[in-house]
Amino acid sequence: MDEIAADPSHPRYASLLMRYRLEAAAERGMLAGSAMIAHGRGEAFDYLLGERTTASATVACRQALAVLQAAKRPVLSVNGNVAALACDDMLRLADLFKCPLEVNIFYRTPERMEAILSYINERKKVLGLDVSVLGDAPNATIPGLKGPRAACHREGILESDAILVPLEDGDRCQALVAMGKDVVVIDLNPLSRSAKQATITIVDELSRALNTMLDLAATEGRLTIDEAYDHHAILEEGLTEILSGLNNA
Ligand code: PTJ
Repeated sequence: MDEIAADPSHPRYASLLMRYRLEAAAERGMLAGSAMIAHGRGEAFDYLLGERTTASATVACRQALAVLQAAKRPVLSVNGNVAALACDDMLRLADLFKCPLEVNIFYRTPERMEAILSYINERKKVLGLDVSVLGDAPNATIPGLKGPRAACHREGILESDAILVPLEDGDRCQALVAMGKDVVVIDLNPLSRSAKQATITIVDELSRALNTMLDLAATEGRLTIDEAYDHHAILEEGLTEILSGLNNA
């Protein structure tokens, strides 16, 4: 899905590439009807951030990586937008943690599940990675959630102790935190319910955040958990960076 007509030297190439990936994923039937709206909201926040990874986002990435590395049963959750925008990097991270990747979507239909799973399995083959991809046969439910969005795998999300849920819905984030898990959210909107409720929130664009984590793991190996990590202070710093983008516009 990486073929795009725009020139890589275009100043907004990264943003154009992400839009193209969403278009291609929509054609494959992977996306929810509101996927583009969710992406547009993210883009607006990213514009104010200057489309760069801030110092506070890097601190959050370090803590997220340390927590996921230390977890006994980590799992990475993937929805339609995440599969479209950053499938390869999610597979690389799952390979790094030797953990499963589970497709868990908000607007669940059998057709979308099939489209997302088949795309991830295609990319897994191309990358030659031995990652367990779950989501096809849910055998458990997330307590406190109603309807199809609660469906999950016992050996994946249900029994995990730490979970990466990029672009997560607020209710599900709250339910996962209530289960006692370490919940890592990636969300450009520091004011979202998910961003506030998570254990660690990385206020950054999805693919940049994943690349930061992969680079840190490659250069520094195993990271140490910062016991004094202050989720709310880091979130506040993210908001301040965005507000300063607004003031300087
Ligand atoms: O595939 P499904 O059915 O699970 O649906 C996925 C979406 C994303 C459509 C669904 O979860 C949804 O409606 O999400 P929300 O409630 O709109 O929240 C998405 C959040 O992600 C918003 O706060 C956006 O600011 C943020 N966001 C969007 N794109 C990015 C992002 N954050 C980081 N990187 C992005 N590329």
